[in-house]
Amino acid sequence: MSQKKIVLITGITGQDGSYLADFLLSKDYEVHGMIRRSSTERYERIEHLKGKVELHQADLLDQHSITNLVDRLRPDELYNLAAQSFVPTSWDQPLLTAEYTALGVTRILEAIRLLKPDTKFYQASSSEMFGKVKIYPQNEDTPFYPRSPYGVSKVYGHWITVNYRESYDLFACSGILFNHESKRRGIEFVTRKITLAAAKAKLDPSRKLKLGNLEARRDWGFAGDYVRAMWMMLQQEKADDYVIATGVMHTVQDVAELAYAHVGLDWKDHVVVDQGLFRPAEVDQLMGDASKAKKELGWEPEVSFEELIRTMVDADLERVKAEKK
Ligand code: NAP
Ligand code: F7E
Repeated sequence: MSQKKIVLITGITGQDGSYLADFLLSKDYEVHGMIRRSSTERYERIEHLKGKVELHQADLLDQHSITNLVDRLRPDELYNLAAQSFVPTSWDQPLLTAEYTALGVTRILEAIRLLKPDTKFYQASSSEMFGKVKIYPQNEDTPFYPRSPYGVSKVYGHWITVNYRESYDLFACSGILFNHESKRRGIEFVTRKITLAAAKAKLDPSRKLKLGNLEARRDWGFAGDYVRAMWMMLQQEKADDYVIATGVMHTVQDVAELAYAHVGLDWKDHVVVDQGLFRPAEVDQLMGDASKAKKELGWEPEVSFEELIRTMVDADLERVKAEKK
């Protein structure tokens, strides 16, 4: 029988799920991923993991499928990364967002509580819970003021995790992660939208890019660094909540300046502001204080903002060149 630790990752086809699977394989885990049924199998981010991870169909909306999966696998650790994660979509589909991103968390916690209460649980909470902040930087004690149906759903997911820890003594952690990016980031998120556009503009300098609020400020880190923090949380003696962030803030305009400069172009010649891309309620600025994670987990980010954006542009250049061929 296998002596390896068994882990279940929901959202394994997403950015973080794919990096976490890479990381846990390197730690010799037996990695299982939960995927939802689709008419086409588009697992681009985990293509390289074929044969190394086992995939199982289940859905955040379906209690039975989750319960059966937990019963079958009896995981040592479960990372709940699945969610409707794009903030603008949460205004278009507020109920679905709540079903996935809020109630989905309870469905997983219920399965653990009833079937395998010693499973260590990680919930993917978000800096979007802080929303309209007045205190800088934000830490574990900063009050929440979410500004989107997504942010509101994540506040629910956070508190239900804390509540199950306190009510049932589950080992349940909430990682409050600030924005983290990579070459595997979805193309609708602003960093990747910009790095892909800059790469395309390098090949076709007539290309323009429509963006919304250039003044929005975020604390952007590298996804690979952040999945390491998730794992560290579950290796502690006691379950707790941690902010994960770099502590450095940049504007959307900074991302554009850096990305276009990296391909020898001036962002001002390419970026067009489109009022239609502004949000009904914006989160103007976020910057995290990860000193608790640094002290208790020994976690530090390793990739700087500049290195992150340049790496993303380079990866997108490779991609667009390959597509052109
Ligand atoms: P992502 O790339 O959008 O991935 C989301 C994952 O959830 C995908 O694998 C998706 O599957 C899956 N999913 C969505 N609905 C599902 C359902 N009904 N049943 C089963 N699976 C479902 O997100 P990410 O950037 O990796 O983020 C991971 C988690 O961290 C999310 O919960 C996100 O809200 C949270 N978070 C992200 C950040 C960040 O900056 N990236 C920061 C804080 C918190 P498909 O491939 O089938 O769509
Ligand atoms: O927007 C502004 C936009 O969509 C960042 C998710 O992973 O991180 C992510 O949420 C900022 C916002 O990420 C465009 O208004 C300007 O202020 O890249 P984003 P997000 O909304 O911060 C958090 C932590 C999560 O938890 C989420 O799951 O950029 N912005 N122009 C734009 N944003 C987009 N997407 N597109 C634009 O054209």
